[in-house]
Amino acid sequence: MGGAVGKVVSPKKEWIPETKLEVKMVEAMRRREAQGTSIKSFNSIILKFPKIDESLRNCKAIFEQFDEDSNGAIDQEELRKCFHKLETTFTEEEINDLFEACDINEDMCMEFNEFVVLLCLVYLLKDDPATLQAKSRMGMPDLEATFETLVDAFVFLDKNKDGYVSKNEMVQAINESGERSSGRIAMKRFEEMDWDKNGMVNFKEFLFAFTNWVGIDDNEDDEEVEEKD
Ligand SMILES: [Ca+2]
Ligand SMILES: [Ca+2]
Ligand SMILES: [Ca+2]
Repeated sequence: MGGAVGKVVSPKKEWIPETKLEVKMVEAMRRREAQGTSIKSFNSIILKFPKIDESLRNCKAIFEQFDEDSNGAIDQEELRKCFHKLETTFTEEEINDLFEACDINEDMCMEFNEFVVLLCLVYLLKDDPATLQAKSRMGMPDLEATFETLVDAFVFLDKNKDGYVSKNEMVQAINESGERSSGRIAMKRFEEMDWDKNGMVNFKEFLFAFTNWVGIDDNEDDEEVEEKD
């Protein structure tokens, strides 16, 4: 078999997950995929936008509940307490990973949109047998239905089921829908979702994009106080 010597096998471009959390997200996504998705077309995702919008806005009440000192952000201590209340089986390390992953502006606080993403990740990850306990604890059927929709939408878009939506997969989903005009918009949206421009969108990026699209932002009433040393 000397013939193969020296032959360079070009590695398939593969995504290397950055954190254990990301690995878990991908695994959870695959489990969901195995259960089947309720989303069958690109347009059905779009049709669900208003419902998603409404129910994500309702997260505000939960957010305020966890924001004990009512400063408009949930700090690590407050988050720990809220995980405690939910009786999740997340470890300290996992909670910290979730916090870091969702603290996009790196100010060590969960603002509202970051919190929405975090809740949805908790929802996704709780189907891990180890965190199953948390399942009934969320007690927000409406919100859970929305998270379910978001997970299903992602699973629908992720054609090759590797836990990431690539640009090609987005194109494929749009072509299937046969709606060219919404297709153009969708591609623009994909560019928005793909922050690091690596041509892949993970579930977290997907969720953040949603909180933007449905108009959730928390800048309504807080003034920017920035301090640099
Ligand atoms: Ca707070
Ligand atoms: Ca933050
Ligand atoms: Ca994929």
